[in-house]
Amino acid sequence: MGARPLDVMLIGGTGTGKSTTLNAIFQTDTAKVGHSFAPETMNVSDHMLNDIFRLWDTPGLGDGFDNDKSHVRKITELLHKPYGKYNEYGIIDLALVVVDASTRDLGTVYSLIADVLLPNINADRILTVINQCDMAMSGRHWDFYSNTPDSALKAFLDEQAESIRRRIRETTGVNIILPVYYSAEYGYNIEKVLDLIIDHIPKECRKL
Ligand SMILES: Nc1nc2c(ncn2[C@@H]2O[C@H](COP(=O)(O)OP(=O)(O)O)[C@@H](O)[C@H]2O)c(=O)[nH]1
Ligand SMILES: [Mg+2]
Repeated sequence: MGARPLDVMLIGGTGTGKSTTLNAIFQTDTAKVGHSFAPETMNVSDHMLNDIFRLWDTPGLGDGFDNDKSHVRKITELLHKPYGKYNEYGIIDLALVVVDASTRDLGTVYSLIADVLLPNINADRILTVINQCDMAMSGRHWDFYSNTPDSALKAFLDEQAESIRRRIRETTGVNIILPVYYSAEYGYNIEKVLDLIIDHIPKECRKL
């Protein structure tokens, strides 16, 4: 296999913070961040961090029936995007599912995994991360001086990560790796997200 970057697709509900996550990892503001109710990401876009790492931002689901249909089509096209001498491999190596810590409704996450990802990519290439951990527990217990959760919020987030893993397993049958929680906005645990990705770089290309 020749030199090519690791290609990671960001996927999740609208407003979960995919674009902010991309910017936090890149320490730039290349990806447009949404404000109020207007989702900013309508198309797939790729962002090269360096020669070895590329992130793909995607439009978020939960954006109305017709928009969602078009978003799913674009995401599926990206999952089918080929590379290789004979176009035998898929360009996307890993899918990073971004969940919002203050959501109680995981319906979008379940259908993303079951209906969009699993038909196209192996379960061991699906990673789940919990963003906006500063906003869990209604924003209480976040220390704005150190930009870290206090011990009560940490305990809550540890339990939430376990609970999300369990509920995804029960609903989709996928045994995901324990999700990492972080705050893209305040730059907390971004290195944990990167570690999760690095620890799960697939050994082989993805056969289409
Ligand atoms: N409090 C908080 N807000 C966040 C965080 N990440 C993103 N946001 C905000 O959530 C909104 C949606 O973010 P965006 O990255 O556009 O979400 P996307 O639709 O998934 O790409 C923006 O107003 C962000 O500033 C976070 O970690 N904590
Ligand atoms: Mg976005």
